[in-house]
Amino acid sequence: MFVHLINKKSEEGKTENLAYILSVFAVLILFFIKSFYLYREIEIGKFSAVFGVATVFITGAVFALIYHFSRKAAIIFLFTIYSLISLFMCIDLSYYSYARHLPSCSQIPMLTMIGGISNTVNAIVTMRQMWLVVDLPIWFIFAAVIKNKFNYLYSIKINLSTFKRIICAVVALSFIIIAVVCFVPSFAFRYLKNEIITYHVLDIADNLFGSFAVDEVDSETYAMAYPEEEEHDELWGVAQGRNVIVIQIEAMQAFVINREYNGQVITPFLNSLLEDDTIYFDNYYYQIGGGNTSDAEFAVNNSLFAPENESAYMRYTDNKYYGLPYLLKDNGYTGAYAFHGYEREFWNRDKAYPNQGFDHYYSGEQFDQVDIIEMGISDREFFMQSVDIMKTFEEPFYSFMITLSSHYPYNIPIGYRYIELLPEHEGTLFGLYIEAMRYVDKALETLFIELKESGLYENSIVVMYGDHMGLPNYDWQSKQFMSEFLGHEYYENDVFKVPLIIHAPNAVESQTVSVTGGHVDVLPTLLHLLGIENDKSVMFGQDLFTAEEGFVCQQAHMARGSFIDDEIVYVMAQNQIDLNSDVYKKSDGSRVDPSKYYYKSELAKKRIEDCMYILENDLVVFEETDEQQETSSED
Ligand code: GP9
Ligand code: MN
Repeated sequence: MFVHLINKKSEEGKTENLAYILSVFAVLILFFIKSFYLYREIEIGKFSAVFGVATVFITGAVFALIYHFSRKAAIIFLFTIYSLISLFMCIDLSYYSYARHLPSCSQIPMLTMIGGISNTVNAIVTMRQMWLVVDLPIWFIFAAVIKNKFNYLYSIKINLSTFKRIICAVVALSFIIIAVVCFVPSFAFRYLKNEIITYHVLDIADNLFGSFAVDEVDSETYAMAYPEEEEHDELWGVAQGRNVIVIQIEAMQAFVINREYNGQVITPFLNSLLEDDTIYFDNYYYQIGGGNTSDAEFAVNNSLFAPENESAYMRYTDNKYYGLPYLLKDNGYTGAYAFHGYEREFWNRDKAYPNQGFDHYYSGEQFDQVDIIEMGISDREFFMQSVDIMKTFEEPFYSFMITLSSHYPYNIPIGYRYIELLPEHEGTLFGLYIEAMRYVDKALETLFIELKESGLYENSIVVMYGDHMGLPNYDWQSKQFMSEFLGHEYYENDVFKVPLIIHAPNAVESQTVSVTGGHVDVLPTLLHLLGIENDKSVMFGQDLFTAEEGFVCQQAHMARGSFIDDEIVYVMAQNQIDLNSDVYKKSDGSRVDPSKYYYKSELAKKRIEDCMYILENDLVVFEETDEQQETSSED
């Protein structure tokens, strides 16, 4: 069709044929519909129409400018940009429906991992995104099959000055939009970060020319991040010298704890564990970046934030760290070991772990491949085989275990589904998720039985937490089922809350700590129980036993600037416009005016940016350990 449109020349440059004009407007109108849909879906909210108009008018303006010189180049430009952006929209929206932020070209290296999560990709990509590209082949079919039937459209000539007048109006409006954007600098920044064309252009430029825009860290924040003196209360050092076993549980949210589904308890084992020798943190939230599971690991082991769009394990693989593995080994531990039943290269773990002080990584390849659930051996089998390995370690040791069976889309085999679902929940993400959580709880019970039988239990402290949410509230069906289940509208406070459970037999009394905390707080909190002080590295978290108030900064699944404290959940608008932010009171879920909290939102943003500065400049470690010095000299 393009060739056809181009060849039907305008008459001496004074008229334009109707087919050409209709095609231009059809593309622009479709472009607007798609843009508006995209912005709505990525939660630009009330600004969706403005953004949609901006996208279309700016494209129209560029078309008009090119048309002035060459009508052929103009139509080629229009169809190329339309096809490309449609494709980007489809990819963006698919990614967004899982990660709740737009993809960045810095994530291209992560594409190598797509094969490993093909079930996840299949579950995510649906007609909700695919319709954005289905019209592309139709345009070509239309051109090839029926274009000749519309010859009369080419014969109708429109006075070019009318067409040009319309084009001029488009250009003028575009300039008005650009002017508004330029004269309101804060809006300009936020607009550029969210309008689809500028977002991708800036993202590519940023990655090509490396303008990693972070300010220098001010010394005050730096000092805040570096706890100088620990408070030695009655919990200080109660688990000193014990084996440390940290278990990161895939996609476990806090709402499953102490809750029944249709009369059936979801986590009977964990619930019973809370009764004895266990500290439960009931206001604890996940904090990840672009690296999902691996960033939860990174935050917990190092008390650092990961980058917004990339995995810390990939971007900062070779930095110097001094997190839990090194800290424990400097305090008498014989070794630090990571366990996970999936491919060793996934998330770059094989390279990131040794650099963070882990002595060995027991990955999927090293386990007997029995009882497979989706991506790897079942959690039950994983725990049993891991304890067999742990039995061979000299005590005290550090074991870091990452579960897998409850990975999206929660396809637990029928034989391992212990909850009887209501008919309306059969086959839904919500129903499958409940089954997966019940299964994990049972697998954890097996782990504890094995630990007891191996004789390791009494001398261990076991830490368990969820890595991130499993049921998004931007999936309408999950939101509906969860709201019915919880008895209130399912919102960010429920989505982001994951359990943190610390079990130390005969060392602590069961209690609930309610100060608000997140992944980065685990390290200082755990060091308190182990009686270890860290004066060699920056930690961005706080000790939840001594913290006066909680402050959890977010950047993935909620835009940067979002935070959760003891009173509120501040959800920074996806378009980064404060006015559009949603703030909820945690006590009753009611909405409050965001303006009172703008300063805190800025603080949350700054805190993560400070961490990025520290990571970018490799400043985490103040003083290297002997082991680190040896490794550097070997290099
Ligand atoms: C794979 C597992 C899943 O190793 O950790 O990672 P996720 O997709 O949840 O980030
Ligand atoms: Mn995960």
